[in-house]
Amino acid sequence: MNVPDRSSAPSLLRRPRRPRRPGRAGFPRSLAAAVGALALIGTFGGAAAASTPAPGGAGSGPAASSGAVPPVVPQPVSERPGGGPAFRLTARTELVTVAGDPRTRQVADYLAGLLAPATGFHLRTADRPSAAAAPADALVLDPHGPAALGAEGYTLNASAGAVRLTAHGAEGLFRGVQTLRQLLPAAVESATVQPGPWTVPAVRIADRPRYGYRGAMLDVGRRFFPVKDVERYIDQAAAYKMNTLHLHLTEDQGWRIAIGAIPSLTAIGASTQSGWTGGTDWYYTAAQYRQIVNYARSRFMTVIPEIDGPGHTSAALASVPNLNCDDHTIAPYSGFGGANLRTYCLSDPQHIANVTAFLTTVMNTVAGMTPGPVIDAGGDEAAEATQAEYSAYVGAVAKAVGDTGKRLMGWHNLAEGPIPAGTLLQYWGDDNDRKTVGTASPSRDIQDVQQGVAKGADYIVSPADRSYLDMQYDTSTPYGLHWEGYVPVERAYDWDPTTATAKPDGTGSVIPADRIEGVEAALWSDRAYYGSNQLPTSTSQFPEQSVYADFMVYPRLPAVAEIGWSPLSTHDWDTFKLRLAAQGPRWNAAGIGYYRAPGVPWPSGS
Ligand code: TNX
Repeated sequence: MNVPDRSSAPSLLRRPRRPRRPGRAGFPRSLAAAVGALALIGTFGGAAAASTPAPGGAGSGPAASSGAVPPVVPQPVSERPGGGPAFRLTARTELVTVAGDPRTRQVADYLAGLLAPATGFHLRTADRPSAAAAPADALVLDPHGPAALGAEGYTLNASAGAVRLTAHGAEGLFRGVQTLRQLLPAAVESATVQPGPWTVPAVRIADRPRYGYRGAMLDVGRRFFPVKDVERYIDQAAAYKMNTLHLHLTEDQGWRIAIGAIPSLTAIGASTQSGWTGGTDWYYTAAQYRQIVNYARSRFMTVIPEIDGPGHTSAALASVPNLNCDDHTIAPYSGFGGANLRTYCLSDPQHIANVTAFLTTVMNTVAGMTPGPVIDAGGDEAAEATQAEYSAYVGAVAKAVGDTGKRLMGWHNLAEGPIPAGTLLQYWGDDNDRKTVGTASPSRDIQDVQQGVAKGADYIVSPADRSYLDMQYDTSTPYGLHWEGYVPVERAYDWDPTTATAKPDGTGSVIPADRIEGVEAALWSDRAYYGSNQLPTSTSQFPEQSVYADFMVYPRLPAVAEIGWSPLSTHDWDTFKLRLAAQGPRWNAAGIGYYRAPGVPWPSGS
């Protein structure tokens, strides 16, 4: 791919538009994946392969008619109609945990909290020694299912007499609860009491994820998101079974995490955003960061903090003199550039030592606040750095992160430096890169991936022309960019991680399938304002953070979530769009300002 030029607004079109795809054919299915899915279904006791909703069935509320299976996103591995009458949730329904550990009881409390606003029911929760001890008409959460379900798998059996969710531990129950939500009428998402009735159609579901890593990234650097907005994003991602929040915490336009030993990073470095100056609290204190981490944990999501470098570091360079070659800070930056700004000074031993000491302090602090096993060190778009300087950064940051005991993550570019085996890299190339696979001159992105694979890296796949949620859907989109072309929802859905670095015909993938840990949807915030094809003239053009996020996230994040969760064998736009359409009334009920993307048969009134 080309290096995005985001230095000034009128140049948005400087980057060549992506050529349109030749139709949506070419969705090569990996035999291995298909076989894997079948084996999985076998694990679940020979359940039929996932059925898809009958045309017209989507969006029609609870699928009461026998034979129809409810529209669920992501598509479960296996879903069969139960054949009998629906379960009815009432004020007397008991929420039973079976010999539950504290985490399981938290899931029950979470579910009770989800159901309360719209139903008006404050359901009684009770822990019982066995499923058999549950009363009639109960909603049962059993964490003692077979180990074959894995950490996140679950089965859900709903009939008139009970809803039983079974998993091997609390996490699988939490994922199953997200499915249960979608089996209830859309009004269950409302914040105020609704009439009901609250039915769950008779159904048998067996489910588990395709990939272990399903991430949502949030750029709080260009635009600061207060804790409540981050929590909203966490809830939205968790609702589609994502399990990782990748927080892009440092940027040219702002440093967003307090580092106690270096107070200037937030006193100066957090005073800016793209288009804004003068902030005093545009960062997370240690306590606020912990609040985010704990909130994510309560939604069974792991936080990966990203401290980007050696580029995207203007906020640090404005705060710490000796990171600059002349030992003087630069002016804080609140503009809209990105790829072409200054980097850490890495051109002489003294400054390499300065940067190393800085990174050691920062990574130690961040690691101390982060229970998750991964820290991301960025590594993208350091155009100004020479190869030697870039390698010096990677060497220093790999040691700083490694010494904390955490796993190193970074953008795919990091492979140009000395990364340790087992580094987790995030691929953000595009269809243009694929055209160079197998040719005499592969693109730099593909060369990076070749190096990373040779160095023993594993991969998260987030093609910028598919899973970048800041890309405009089409010419009508008021926010965001289109340096990767437009990304309508079908495009965000119609790709596969195993072919994202393959030739256009789907063969010759540069990343071997067994090195792919998962997928990520990325919400950048470079242009989180109305009229984003031009530079803004007033901060009044910036909507509330949640307004920008809702519009760009929905409906594309669910599309990427499904790619990460559902078996490849179920991948099909024509059925996905029906299931997606059925989500519209849920988002309406929840007060989410989504984009009614064309091509999706949203029910009228949603
Ligand atoms: C490229 S993706 C970037 C980000 C921008 C994004 C805007 C990546 C690793 N770097 O800094 O926010 O484009 O779409």
